[in-house]
Amino acid sequence: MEILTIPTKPIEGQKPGTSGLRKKTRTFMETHYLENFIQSIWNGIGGVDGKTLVLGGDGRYFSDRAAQVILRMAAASGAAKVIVGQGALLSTPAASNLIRKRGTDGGIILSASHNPGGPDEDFGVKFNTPNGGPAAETVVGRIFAATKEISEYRIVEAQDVDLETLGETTLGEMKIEVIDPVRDYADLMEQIFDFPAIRRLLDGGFRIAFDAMHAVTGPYAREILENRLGAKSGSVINARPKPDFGGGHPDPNPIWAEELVSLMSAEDAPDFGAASDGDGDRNMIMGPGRYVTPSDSVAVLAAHAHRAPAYENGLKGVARSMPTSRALDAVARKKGLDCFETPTGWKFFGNLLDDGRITICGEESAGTGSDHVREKDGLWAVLLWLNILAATDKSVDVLMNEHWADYGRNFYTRHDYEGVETGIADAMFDDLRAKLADLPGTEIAGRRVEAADEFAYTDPVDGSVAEHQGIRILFEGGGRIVYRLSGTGTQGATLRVYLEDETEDSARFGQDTQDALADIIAAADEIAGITEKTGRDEPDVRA
Ligand code: VG1
Ligand code: CO
Repeated sequence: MEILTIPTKPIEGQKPGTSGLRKKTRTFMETHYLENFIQSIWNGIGGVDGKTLVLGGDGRYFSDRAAQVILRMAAASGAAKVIVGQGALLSTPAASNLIRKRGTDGGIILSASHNPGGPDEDFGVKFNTPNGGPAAETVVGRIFAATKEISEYRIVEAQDVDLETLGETTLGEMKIEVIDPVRDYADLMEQIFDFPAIRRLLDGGFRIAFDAMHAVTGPYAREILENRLGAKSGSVINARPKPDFGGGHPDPNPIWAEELVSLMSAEDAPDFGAASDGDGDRNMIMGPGRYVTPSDSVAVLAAHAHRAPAYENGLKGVARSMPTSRALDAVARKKGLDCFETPTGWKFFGNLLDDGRITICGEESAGTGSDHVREKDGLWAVLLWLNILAATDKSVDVLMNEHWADYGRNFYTRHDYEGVETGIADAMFDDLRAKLADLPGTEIAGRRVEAADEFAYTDPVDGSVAEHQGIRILFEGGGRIVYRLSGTGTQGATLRVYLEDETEDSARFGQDTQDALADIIAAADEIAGITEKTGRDEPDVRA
C-alpha cells in the first residue's frame, strides 16, 4: 500500500478550545484542514508508530468521511491498531471507557458535542490521552504548536474501510477492530449501579422518558434503559442518531429539549425525564413539571451517591467548575469532603480524578461524572438518579425539596449572548479587568461587592497554572456574578454571564429563578455594560 507524503502549510486558527477543535463543518472539509490537524495531533504526541488508538464520534455529518481519513493517516504513520465503534459511532464517555479498558494510547472523538450538525453547522475533533480524558493543556499546547509548524502529512492510498461489519480487518499493516459501541459501556454501567433495584422500580410502574435528541445516546439508552432495565419500549424518544440531529441543537436544556419539557409538563407526565447531548456526555434531569438545574443535580448526586454500589464507601472528594453554583460546596462542607474549584472544561478534572482526590464532579453546563471514566457522562448521571430514586423510594420533587431544606437553595441561571463581535467582547473584558480593584465595597443594584477578581487555577497535582478563566464578582450574602467567553463557539464570541444567589429561607425556595436573581442580573449589566456595549437588551439563552 502506497504511503503518500503530501506537502502542506500551517492553517491559521487550529487552536483547540474548551473541548477540542470546533469549526464550521465546511471549514473542516477544506483542502488539508482535517489532515493538517490530525497530523499535528500525531506530531504533538510524539507520533503514533506502534500505538493503539480508539476512534468514534457522535455520528454527525462528515464523521464517516473524517473517520476514513483518520484511519488512512494512522496507517501511514505506523499505528499498530485502531479500535473503531461500528459506523464510526462512540459516545464520548464510551470512548473514554474503551481507551481505559483496552489500555490504549489514546483516542480521537469526532464531535462538536451540543453544537448543531450538518454541512452548514459544526464539526469537531478531540484527542483524548491514555487516561481516557481530554488532553490536558500541556498536550493541547504541543498539538497547537505542531499546527503552526506543519509542512507535510502522511496518508495511505486505499479504499474505504468497511466500518459496518463487526470484527477485525486491516489497512496495510494496521489492524482495525470494529466493535459494538454500546456493549462495553453498558457493562460498565451494570457494574456501577444497582440494576435489580432500578428494574424493580420500573416494574412497579415508575415511568421514564429519555430524549436522545437524534444523537448518539439513542442506541445506548435503548440498550440500557429498555433492554437491560425493562423500561417500557418507547421510553427512549428520538433514539436514532441522525447526521443533522433532526435539524435541532442536540443540547439538553429546557429550550432545545422542548419535546421532553412538554412531555414532562403534561398532566400524565412520566415520573422521571432526562435528555443527553450530541456526544452523550451531558444530561438534563426533570421530574413531573420540574427542571433540576445541573448545579443542583451534581449536589444531589454527591449527597446520595453512597446509595449506588460503586460509591457505597463514600466519596474521596468532589469538584466543580468555577462558574457552577456552590450548591455542591454546601454538601461537601456537611460531609467533610474536599471541594475543588476548577476552570471550565472537563480536562481540568483529569488530574484530580487520576490522583484519587475526587470521585464526583460536575459543571453548570449539564456535565456530571465520576472516576469511572475521564469524561462527563450523561447516561451515568441518569442512572445514578434512577438508582437514588429506587433506593430512597422518593420522587424527584421530594428529593429536591429535602435537599434545599438540608443545604439551602442556590438560585442559578446563565445568560448567553451569542455571536457578539469579538472586538466588542474583548474590550468589555479589558474594561472589566481595569475595574476589578475598585469594585469591592461599592454598592451596585442594591448589593454590596465583597470581592472581585479574575480566576486563575493552579492544579494541585502538577502545579500547572491556567489564567484568565473568568471574572468573578462576589457580593455580601453569597450572591455572585461570573463573566466568561465561550471556548466552544464557532462564530464571533459568546459571552456567558453566570448568576447566582443563595438562601436558607424556606419561604423563598419556590421562587422563580429569574425573579430571585433580578438584582444580581441588573448588577451584571451595570458592571459590564452589556446592553450599552453589545446593543442587546436580552440574552439569546437563559439556561
Ligand atoms: C462549554 C461549557 C463547558 C463544557 C464545554 C464542553 O464550554 O460551558 O462547561 O465543558 O462546553 O461541553 P464553553 O467554553 O463554550 O463555555 V461539550 O458537551 O460541548 O463537549
Ligand atoms: Co457533549
